[in-house]
Amino acid sequence: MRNLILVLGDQLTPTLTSLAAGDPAQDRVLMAELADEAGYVRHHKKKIAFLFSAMRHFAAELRGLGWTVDYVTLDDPDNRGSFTEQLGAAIERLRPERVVVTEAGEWRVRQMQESWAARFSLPVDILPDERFLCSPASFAAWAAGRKQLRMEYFYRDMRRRTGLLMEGDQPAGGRWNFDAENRKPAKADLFMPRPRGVTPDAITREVLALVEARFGDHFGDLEPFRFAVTRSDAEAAFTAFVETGLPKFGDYQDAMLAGEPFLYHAVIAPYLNCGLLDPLQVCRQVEIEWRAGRVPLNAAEGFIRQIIGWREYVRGIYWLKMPGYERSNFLGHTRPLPGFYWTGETEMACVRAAVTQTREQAYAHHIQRLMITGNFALLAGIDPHELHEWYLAVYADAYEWVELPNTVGMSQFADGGLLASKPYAASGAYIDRMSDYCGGCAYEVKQRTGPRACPFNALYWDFISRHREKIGRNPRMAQMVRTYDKFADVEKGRIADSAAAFLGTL
Ligand code: FAD
Ligand code: DLZ
Ligand code: SF4
Repeated sequence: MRNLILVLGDQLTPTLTSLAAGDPAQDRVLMAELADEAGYVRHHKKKIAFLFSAMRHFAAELRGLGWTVDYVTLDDPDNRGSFTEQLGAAIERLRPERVVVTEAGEWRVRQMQESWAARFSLPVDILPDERFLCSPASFAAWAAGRKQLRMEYFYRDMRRRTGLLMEGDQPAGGRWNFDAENRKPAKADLFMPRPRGVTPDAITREVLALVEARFGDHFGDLEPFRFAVTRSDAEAAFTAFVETGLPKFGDYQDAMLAGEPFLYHAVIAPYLNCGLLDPLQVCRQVEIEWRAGRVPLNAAEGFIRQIIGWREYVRGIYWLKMPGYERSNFLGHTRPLPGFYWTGETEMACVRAAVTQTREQAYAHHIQRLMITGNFALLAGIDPHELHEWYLAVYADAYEWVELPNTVGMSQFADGGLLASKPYAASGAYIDRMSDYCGGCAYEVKQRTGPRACPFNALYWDFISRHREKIGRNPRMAQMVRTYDKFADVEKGRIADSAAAFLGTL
C-alpha cells in the first residue's frame, strides 16, 4: 500500500487536501471514533452523537467515491482509544510508504501529528487546511507590525481578497459595515423561522444508542436529535435558513427571546466546523440572494462578516498566540464555575434560559454566549480556563480554535484586549433592552442593590470598581469609571455589599 490518509472528525470534506493528494486506487483512508477525543473534555452527548454519525456518513460518502476506508467504531475490539495508538496499529497492519494528513484544527492534535514521523520512522506529510480562507502564515503577516489587531480591518482585507460584496474596489452600498442598523430587540412572531431538522436514519439511531451507553453521564439531552449529518442535509438546512431567516438576520442578530433558542440565526456552525458546509460557498450563496434582491444588504453583509471576518480572525488569533493563549488571565479571575452552568438551577431567568437550551439543544446563539453566560462569568470573576472548558464541552460547534479566542479573548477580556476593544461587560439594563427575560425573572432589573435586585447590576459596578486600573485606560470604560466615581460613598458601600452577598451564594 502507498499512502495511509488519516482523516480527523472535523475534516469531513471530500476536497480536503490530504484526500486531493491521494489516489483511491492506491491509498487508504483511516477514520476512528476515539475515547480520548470524546473525553478530553466531557462533550455534550448531542455533540458526540452528531460527530460520530457525520463521520460514519462521510466514510460512506468516501466509499461511494471509490476510496477504501478503514473506519474504527468506538466499540470495535481493535479500537485503540487515541489518534497516535490507532494510527500506529494501522501502520503495523498495512505497512504504508507514508502517512498523509491535513493539519489539525487544534494545537493539541497538531502536536500529535508532528510527533508521528519520528515515532513511526515514516514520512508524514502534513498538508495545509485550505477550507479556511486565510492561512495562519497569512494572518501572521497581516498582524506583523500592527499595534492593534482589529477585526474590522482584517475583515475589509478579506472582502477585497474574496471579492464578496464588492463593487470594483469599493464595498457594496458604500459602507463596509451595516451594524448600526443591526441592534433591534425582537418580538415574539408567529412566523419565526425554525432550523430545518432531520429525522435520524438507521446509522444515527445506532450512534444514539452507542452514545447513551458509553456517555450517558455526560451533560446534555441526547434526544430529540435533529441535526443534519450528511452534506446534502446540511446544505438543505442552510438553504432553508437563507429563505426564511436570513432576511432578518441583521436586524435581530443581537436580540434574545424567551422560548426562542434560535431566532434568526443560521445554526450552521456545527456543519461549517466539521466540514459538511464550505464557508466560501455559503457566503457566495448569500451574496447571490442579495444581488437578486431577496435579502437586504444589512443582512447579507452582517452574515458574511461573521464568516469571512470573525470566524477567520479568531482562527488567526488562535494560531498566532497558542500555546500560551489558553492560560490567559489578564484580570486574575479565580472563582470556580458555579454549578448552575450545568444544572440551570438559578433564579436568574436569563441564565436559566441560556443554560437550559444549551442542555437541550447543544446550542445557544452568540448574544446568549457573550452577554448572558459570558457576561455573568466576567462580572463574577470566574476562572477563564474553567469557563473555556465549559464552552468547549457544551456546544455542538465547539472546537478549541474557535471557542478559545471567543471565550478567553472576546468574552472574558483575559488576553488584556488583544481581541476585543473593550470588555463585553453589561448590567441588567442591556439584557432588559435586548430580551424579554426580565419580565419573567424573580429579580428586579431596575434595582441596583438589595436582595431582590438583578445580580448583574451590583456585579457590574463592582467589576468596574475592582478593575478600574486595568480597564479604565480604555476610553469607553473610563466613562463608566467616572460614573461609578460619582456615586455617593453610601451607594458604593451598598454595591460592594450586594455584590459580596450574591457572590457568597455561588
Ligand atoms: P450565526 O449567528 O447564524 O452566524 C453564522 C456563522 O458565523 C456561524 O455559524 C459561525 O460560523 C460564524 N460566526 C459568528 N460569530 C462568530 C464568532 N464570534 N467567531 C467565529 N465564528 C463566528 N463559534 C463556534 O463556531 N464554535 C465555538 O465553540 C464558539 N464558542 C463561542 C464561545 C463564546 C464565549 C462566544 C461569545 C462565541 C462563541 N462562538 C463559537 C461564536 C458564535 O457564538 C457561534 O459561531 C454562533 O453562535 C453559532 O451559531 P449559528 O451557526 O447560528 O451562527
Ligand atoms: C470532537 C471530536 C470528538 C468528540 N470525537 C472525535 C473522534 O472520535 N474522532 C476524531 O477523529 N475526532 C473527534 N473529534 C474532533 C477532534 O477532537 C479534534 O477536535 C479535531 O481533530 C481537531 O483537531
Ligand atoms: Fe437576568 Fe437580571 Fe433580567 Fe433577571 S432581571 S433576567 S437576572 S438581567
